[in-house]
Amino acid sequence: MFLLFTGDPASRTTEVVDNVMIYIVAISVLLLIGVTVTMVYFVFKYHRNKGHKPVDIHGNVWLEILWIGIPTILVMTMFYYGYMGFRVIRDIPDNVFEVNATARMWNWQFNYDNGKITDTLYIPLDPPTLLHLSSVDVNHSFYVPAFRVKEDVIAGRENYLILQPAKTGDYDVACAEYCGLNHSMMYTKVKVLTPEKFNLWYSDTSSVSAAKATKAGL
Ligand SMILES: [Cu+2]
Repeated sequence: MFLLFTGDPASRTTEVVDNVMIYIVAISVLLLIGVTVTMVYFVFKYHRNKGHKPVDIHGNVWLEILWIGIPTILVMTMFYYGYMGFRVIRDIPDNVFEVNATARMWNWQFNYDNGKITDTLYIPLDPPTLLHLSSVDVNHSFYVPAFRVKEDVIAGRENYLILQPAKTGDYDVACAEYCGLNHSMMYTKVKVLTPEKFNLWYSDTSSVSAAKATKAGL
């Protein structure tokens, strides 16, 4: 988007969220320095020992245009970058791998289209993953700090989250909505695998047939 980010982001969303964050913090710091320097300068310049008599100034059109115009432009650029980042987080890409995530007090369950069920989320590096979020009891929230994404999992309603990893690895998943006694222990991991490794893992459905056999009483 623009060139403020210098790290090694874990996902595409990490990059856009950090860029917006750095942009807003940078503007805030510059304004803080500007206001502080001006204030200290005036404290010395108009010290009463120098005999300055304060006078009110009325109606300076240029000053008024400046202090309305500059903050408006700054806030609009913050909104623009924030909105562009929001679209990266919320717009569903054409080609996605889909997983159903179910939250319950106090763990996560992931169901895959081929019948696999896990308590750790396995996803490919590519394509992005569309996670369908639902809860069987109270409200939870699916939060991957390294990806800078968090989405509420609302009881009785389906929500979604897109994961767009930029590199392989294991990343923490936390519940970010207080959901009762063991809320603080409601952690799991998202494991991002290369497409080859992921396909190997995904095509191994021996645990699925084992679970089906148990269900059928075989
Ligand atoms: Cu929870």
